[in-house]
Amino acid sequence: MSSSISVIHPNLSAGARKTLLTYLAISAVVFLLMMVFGASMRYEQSEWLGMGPQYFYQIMTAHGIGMIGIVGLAASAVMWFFLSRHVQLSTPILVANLVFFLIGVVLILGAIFIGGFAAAWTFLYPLPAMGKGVWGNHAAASYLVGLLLIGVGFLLLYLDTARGIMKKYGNLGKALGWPQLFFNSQDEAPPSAVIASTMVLIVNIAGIAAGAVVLVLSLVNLYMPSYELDPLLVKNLIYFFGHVFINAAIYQAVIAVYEILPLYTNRPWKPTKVFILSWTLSTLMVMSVYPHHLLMDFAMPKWALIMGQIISYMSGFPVLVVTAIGALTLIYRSGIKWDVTSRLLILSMLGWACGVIPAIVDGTISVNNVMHNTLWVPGHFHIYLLLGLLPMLFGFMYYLVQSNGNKVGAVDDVAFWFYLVGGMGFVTMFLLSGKESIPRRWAAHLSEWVPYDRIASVFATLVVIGALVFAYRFLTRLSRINIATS
Ligand code: HEM
Ligand SMILES: [Cu+2]
Repeated sequence: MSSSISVIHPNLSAGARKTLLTYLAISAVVFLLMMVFGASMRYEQSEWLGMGPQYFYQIMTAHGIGMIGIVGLAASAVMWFFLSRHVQLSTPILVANLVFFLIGVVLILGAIFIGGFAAAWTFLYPLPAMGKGVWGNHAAASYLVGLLLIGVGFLLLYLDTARGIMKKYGNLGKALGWPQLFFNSQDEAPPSAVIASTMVLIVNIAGIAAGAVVLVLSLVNLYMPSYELDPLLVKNLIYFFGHVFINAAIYQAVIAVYEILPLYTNRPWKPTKVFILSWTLSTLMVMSVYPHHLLMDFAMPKWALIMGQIISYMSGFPVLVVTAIGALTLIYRSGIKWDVTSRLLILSMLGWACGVIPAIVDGTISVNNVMHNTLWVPGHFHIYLLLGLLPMLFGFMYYLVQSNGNKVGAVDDVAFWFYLVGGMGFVTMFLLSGKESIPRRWAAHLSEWVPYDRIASVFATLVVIGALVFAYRFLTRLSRINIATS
């Protein structure tokens, strides 16, 4: 059970080390807090709590935006850590992103819990301007400005990765491995961390730009209602940004799988032509599938919806398949060392792969018309976020915790099983609820739905206990994490 995986980062300065650990420490705390929020929504639907709809929708808004923001932050730390082994990145920019993030978080929390803002994290037009006394325009503005600031921070970070990568590789095409893919170049392909980071910076710069545009438009409308927006355009921009940002978090966190699993199996993970091709295809597809969020909008051009359906079928696949097959070939008969880190990383592959199946079901226009506003939808995305993305991030934390031969105890193994069993049960209850046509985003449920909610609540509690151990371990071992050589 003990592992002697050593974590060394030759180029990491003390300042960068501290900043990255701060990113991750904040992430560990916020994961836990947001999970408690998530569980409390299930308790409310179970009629075990009596917070009432107003608090429910505030918590739903906070849980949605909080989880999306914090996985973005944690995943960018994974990317930065591995990318900076190959490329010179700016530590001041890394710090600046964190500062923008924290200021944004304060504004968003204030908007929700002081101002009463509860229009859901998607802030769809014209809801922010329609608080009807529950929240005012200033609260909505505080939310939008907070989000805008967080976007500015991330934009700086990805512009800096673009700068660093172009300085070393000449241009983004070379960093994506195109000479190897298209021109049979015999030079060694860029490392997977560079290929993945390049994809991410391309899609996230585009996504954040769209997000910034729609945030500014919404702000103008808030104070100048005569400046009306096109609701369909707004929805397109928001979902382009939201879809890209959350997917890019997975594409950053998966670098941890590429870099850490080989250490556990003693086999290298070299980018092949198929690997390079998949990342190039996913770069294009992740930006063109977002219309799967608009399948119910009859005013959308039909071709866009059909494109959304077809590309949804294909888009999850390339990177997922090369990663899953890559991981399996790496593990097969390798004598892999099993510990919390490797277990979490393998779970993340399974969770990511499983989540794609119900996603594709929902991405089918005829099914979507029936399922979209049911709990089926949180069901599928919690599979690949809770059981795919978060295990990558927790796995990375454990990898750091185990640096220099530091050991973790049996309680961590138990926590893993709590998380796994709780997570699987929890998402299964969402899917079953969706099958029963139970609507999503309802604070109060009919009495025949409550049994589903109660079973889900028990599973959610198991997940929270598991995550509590993960977070506790990371936070209490912070000072012993020794990764920089300088
Ligand atoms: C213990 C873990 C978690 C629990 C108990 C939980 C619970 C919930 C619940 C009850 C809802 C509302 C469902 C409804 O519409 O009635 C929800 C929505 C959501 N959750 Fe989670 N969740 C968890 C983890 C996560 C994670 C890890 C992420 C992302 C990384 C996430 C992202 C979201 C998002 C984006 C929504 C949609 C909010 C909206 O509809 O506006 N959750 N979650
Ligand atoms: Cu999407």
